[in-house]
Amino acid sequence: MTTDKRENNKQKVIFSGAQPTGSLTLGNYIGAIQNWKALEDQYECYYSIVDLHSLTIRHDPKAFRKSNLSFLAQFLASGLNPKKNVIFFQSHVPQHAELGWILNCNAYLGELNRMTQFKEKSETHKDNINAGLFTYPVLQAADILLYKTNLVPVGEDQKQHLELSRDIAIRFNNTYGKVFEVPEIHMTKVGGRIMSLQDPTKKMSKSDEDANGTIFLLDDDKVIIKKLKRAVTDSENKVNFRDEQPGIKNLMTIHSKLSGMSMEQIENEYEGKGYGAFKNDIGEMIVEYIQPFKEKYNEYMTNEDYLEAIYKQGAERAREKAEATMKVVRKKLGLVKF
Ligand code: ATP
Ligand code: LTN
Repeated sequence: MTTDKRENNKQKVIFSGAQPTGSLTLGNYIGAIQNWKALEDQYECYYSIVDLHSLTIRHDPKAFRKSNLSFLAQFLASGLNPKKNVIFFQSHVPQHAELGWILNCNAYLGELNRMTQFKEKSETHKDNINAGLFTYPVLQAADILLYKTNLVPVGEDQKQHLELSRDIAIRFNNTYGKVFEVPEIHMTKVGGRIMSLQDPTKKMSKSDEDANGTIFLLDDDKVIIKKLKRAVTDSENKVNFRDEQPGIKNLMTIHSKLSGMSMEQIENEYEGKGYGAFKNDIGEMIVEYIQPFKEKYNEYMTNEDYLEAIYKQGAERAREKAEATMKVVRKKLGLVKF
């Protein structure tokens, strides 16, 4: 990339977020965070721990506080550089909630009713289908639009939410005059949807009740090898990248993302070998790949002062940008200046 191009892109803004519930999964890492890192040199990047979004699910406040700090340590251990990226807690920038309300008044029930994540979450949390769960995607739109974001690196499951954010941005701009950029989605070509190891038709998820389907980056090495061994495959006994073998297809995707090998190279490598060797190799590859992550994580977790300095500094920078946008939004809406 020429210096000119880099300078141009620096003007462009990236925003993404992850909910601080449980711990990061291999799906989060491959589908989103690996991409975040790749963008940090070329763009102005905002990466947020979206703690307000997590309130849509019932939680234990004491465990939640721990989990929040743990997530910050996991972001840093993933290699995100706090000097190059603005890393912060969503709740430390009150403008998110403020814009969230304003955008609620510009989002239609009909469009929120179509959101598949809402339908899924209301199925799994039948006892607590709260209004926040319903308007979750509007707060997400606020997260994104507040920074005049151009590009949002996310996994495939977030495509629908991103389309809604774009629609809301266009609607607001048309009604009140241009304030927001219309954000583009940024997805990895391979690995945008890592599937559950137990059910390759379902996405690998942090909140899956069957933990055997999900690799957590903080899982024990032995647990990782075991989860791979138990991964659901088929009776073909051929390592082939095809839709008819969803389990193998998913494992090949993980292999390819970690080894850098093409699907064809992987097929050749395992020709005539059983699934046992294939699964074992992937297990070992994951263990090796996340070893540095675990070491860094443990280091960060022993240094709460450092974590505090990072999140305070991040929030300060984020608030500055967010408030500049909000000043324009309030003016456009006819709210009296304070
Ligand atoms: P939950 O399971 O509780 O819904 P989640 O892991 O899907 O959690 P987040 O932590 O908010 O949700 O997601 C962070 C990022 O990781 C998002 O960009 C999301 O699209 C991406 N992501 C999540 N799961 C996967 C997956 N299985 N494959 C690829 N990307 C994923
Ligand atoms: N909804 C996302 C998390 C999220 C997000 C965002 C992602 C909240 N706000 C803004 C990108 C941009 C999820 O569940 N994965």
